[in-house]
Order: sequence, then C-alpha cells, then structure tokens
Amino acid sequence: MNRFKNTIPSSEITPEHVYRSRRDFIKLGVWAFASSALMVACRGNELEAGRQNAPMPTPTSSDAAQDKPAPTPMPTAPKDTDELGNKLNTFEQITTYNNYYEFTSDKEQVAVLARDFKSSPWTVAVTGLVNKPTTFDMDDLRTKFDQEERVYRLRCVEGWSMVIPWTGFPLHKLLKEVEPKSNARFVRFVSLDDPKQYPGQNDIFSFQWPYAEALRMDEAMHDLTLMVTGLYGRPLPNQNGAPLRLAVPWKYGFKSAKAIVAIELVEEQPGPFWTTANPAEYGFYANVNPEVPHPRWTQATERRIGETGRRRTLPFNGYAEQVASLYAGMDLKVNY
Ligand SMILES: Nc1nc2c(c(=O)[nH]1)N[C@H]1C(S)=C(S)[C@@H](COP(=O)(O)O)O[C@H]1N2
Ligand SMILES: [Mo]
Repeated sequence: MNRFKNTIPSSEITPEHVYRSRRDFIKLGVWAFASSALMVACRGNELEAGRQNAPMPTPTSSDAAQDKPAPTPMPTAPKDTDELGNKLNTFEQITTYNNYYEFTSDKEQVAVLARDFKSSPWTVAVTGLVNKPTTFDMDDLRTKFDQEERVYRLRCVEGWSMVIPWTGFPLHKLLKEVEPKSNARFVRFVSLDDPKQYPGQNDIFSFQWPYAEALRMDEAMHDLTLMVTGLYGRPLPNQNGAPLRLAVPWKYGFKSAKAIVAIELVEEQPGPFWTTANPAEYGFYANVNPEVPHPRWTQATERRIGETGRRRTLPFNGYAEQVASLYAGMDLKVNY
C-alpha cells in the first residue's frame, strides 16, 4: 500500500477496510447514504516452475459543483466474494504482482516502474468497420456509461490467478455508439506505444510493439466483456492498465489488454501480440481450458495468489454457463 501513496494523492485513497465497511454498510440497505458513500469512493478517485526462459505473455476528480456531471454510482450490490464464494484478493496483491511487459517482465517491479506513468489526458479512437468512427476522451467515457462493479477471476496462462473487484462498463455499450457495420467480424485492441514512458519498449530485439489483442465480434459483444476503469472503487492503478483496460474473464489474462488507445473493427482475424510472437503456445481464442496443457506447463491447476496449495482450473475459468455456447461446434482442443 505504501507504494500507492506515491501515485494516488492520499486524500483520494479509499483504504481497503473502508471500502469493505462501506460495503457492509450498503448491505444494511441504507441506499440513500450508500450511494453518496459510493460516489465518494468513485471520486476518490511467476513465472511458475518451468517458465524461466521464454517470455510470456478515474472516475474524474471533478465534483458535482464543477461543470462535469458526477460519475454514476456503482449500482450493483457490493460483494466480498465472487459468485463461487472465493474471497477477493487484496488491493495490495492485485497491485504489486503484475504482468505488463511494456515496463518489465519482473512482476514485482511493474508497480515501481509504473509510478509516473501519465494516464491523463487520454483518448481512445474507435475506428474501422463502423458507421460512426469516434475518438472518445477518457473523462467522457467515465461519465457516459454507468460504472458497474464486477468481481471477476483473472487466470494467467502461467498458472496463477486472482479474484478482482473491477469497475467499468460492458464493451457492447461502447460498440453500440459507433454502429458496427455488418461485415465487422473481429475487434482489435491496441495498447499505448510510447518508448519514452515504457522502458520495455526500448529493446528493439524484444517484441513487436505495441501490444495488441483481439476478440471475435460475438465475444466482444458478450455482457461479461468489460472495459475496466477502476478496481476496489478507485481509479485504475497504472500497473493494472490505467486508464482503460479490458477484462475478458473466461480467457487467459493476456487477452485483457492494458492502456488501450485504439479499438478497431475489422473483417479478418487479427494476429494478437502473444499469438504472433509464439503461435504454438498462445492461441487466438485462449479460453481457459484445464484439458489443453500449454506446451511448457499444465493448465489443469492453478495457484491463487495468497494461497499455498493449487486449485483445480475450471473450464472457461468458471464462466462456462455464460459463454460455452459461443463455441458450439468448435473443437477447442484444436482452436485453443
Ligand atoms: N498492454 C499489456 N496488456 C497486458 C499485458 C502486457 O504485458 N501489456 N499482460 C497481460 C497478462 S499476461 C496478464 S496475466 C494481465 C495481468 O493483469 P494484472 O497485472 O492487472 O493482474 O494483463 C494482460 N494485459
Ligand atoms: Mo498472463
């Protein structure tokens, strides 16, 4: 948490115990108070064994008195666990163990190197096969769409996982605004390309920057697919992909691109970052699947950060009921 004092003014920090007690308070059903408490919260605003060598893959601070409308309070009932009863990971865990190769491949150094990252001003250009190509200002995105809380499991292809209370809005709301054309079949997400801010982008022998990911149109339109603007009721920390990242909870974590600057609707299946770097190891679909081992490690189990033992990995990361039908008739052992 101490590291955080450097990136978020202490006045804006909502300590985790306060977040939790606010949530308990809300459970009492005191909605009038609860929504104002939440608005304050909104404003306040391993490599696993065997993977040594190869790389792997706010709300605004303006308040109601100012010109911009206050962000919509998060309407969903706050929770202490996910829908399966798994405890949330702590803010500390979620923000000090990160994959963000633009900074470094050292998970514990990402937060340190990301301290001074400039995530504002920021725009997101939505282009390609759409009737209304639009460049959105990040501050507008935070107020335009209700910010919902979604507790999702994040499963990294390296075999570790966390449970994270994100805030954000479903991607389909954004796509609706730009009116996709009927021949748009895939959605591509491009992360920031800025070697001045990203030490990891200066090694010309490393990867083909920028980081980019892609989803099929129906995956992008699925209600679980979230554009993330925050976590634990705070603006998204730099190391987690500020100011805007994806969360696609039924897929391995590398699909959830951070620091998104462009979204492009296209007809042909794009070649994402890791899939291009190593197609034998990282498939386009990358649905969490305990039955398809990665060439270098099993996917049957995982280590929840904060726990010592290993847990069984669930098909589609536990979201099969919601998403399995998207892949009806597809052989997921081949199209992994
Ligand atoms: N731009 C970008 N996005 C990225 C990555 C990255 O290196 N760069 N790493 C991915 C991987 S491998 C994982 S597991 C998740 C980690 O998200 P977290 O650090 O918020 O837990 O981000 C994904 N998004
Ligand atoms: Mo990952």
